[in-house]
Amino acid sequence: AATAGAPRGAFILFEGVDRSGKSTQAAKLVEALNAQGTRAELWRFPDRKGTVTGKAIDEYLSATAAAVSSSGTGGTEGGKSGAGLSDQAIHMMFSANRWEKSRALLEALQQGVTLVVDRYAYSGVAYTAAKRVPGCGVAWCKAPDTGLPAPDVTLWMALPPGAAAARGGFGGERYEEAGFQEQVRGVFAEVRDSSFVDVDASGSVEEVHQRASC
Ligand code: ADP
Ligand code: 2DT
Ligand code: MG
Repeated sequence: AATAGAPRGAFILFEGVDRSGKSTQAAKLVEALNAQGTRAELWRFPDRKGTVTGKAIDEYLSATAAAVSSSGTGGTEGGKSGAGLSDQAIHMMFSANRWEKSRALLEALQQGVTLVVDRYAYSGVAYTAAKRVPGCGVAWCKAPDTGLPAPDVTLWMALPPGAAAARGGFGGERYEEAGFQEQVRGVFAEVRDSSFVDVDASGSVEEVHQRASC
């Protein structure tokens, strides 16, 4: 139940390209907040487990190139129904995944819980717009997210491309390719807004944590 008069929790978002340290730093920030007596929870998008859309999104992201081509354009046979989704359909799935969690997200904030969130709608726009699909520019990409709860602050994990590459190889999920990551970085730069605060994401995990928590 909501605590009457409790201060609203903060909505703190981490955004950045792959391997910029979002997941590492989001977890450390939650730990630090709880240790200092601030109720905080780690949330992530896509939410692959607690949602109806999560399974299709997980299938889409983990599908191999072979599975994608054999799934054709509209077929749902073979079990891997998410793998062959069109760029438009998967974009809506990612947005719907946020909408599935939006009421619970607002309730948590109202109850005074601070939410540290690993990716959100900026990732949604950046990854789809980076595909340069005709008709799916930034405005089209933003439309389904209109009205979602907005972050109080977006910590942009600023890391030069070379530094991200030095953190080991890609895991093999869809989008994990150097050229595409540069396109994604370009769209993030285009869509950043007044919620963005740059965090220098280079240096040790501890150094970045100090910068991200002040
Ligand atoms: P993201 O969630 O942005 O993709 P991760 O937090 O998963 O990034 O980090 C990507 C990889 O880099 C992981 O192997 C992680 O252990 C490592 N890593 C994270 N932060 C640092 C850092 N400051 N210096 C070196 N390696 C790091
Ligand atoms: P990670 O689990 O490593 O963060 O990768 N993505 C994410 C989108 O394409 N659209 C979205 O709306 C969101 C939130 C980015 C998740 C992958 O999913 C991509 C990388
Ligand atoms: Mg991550």
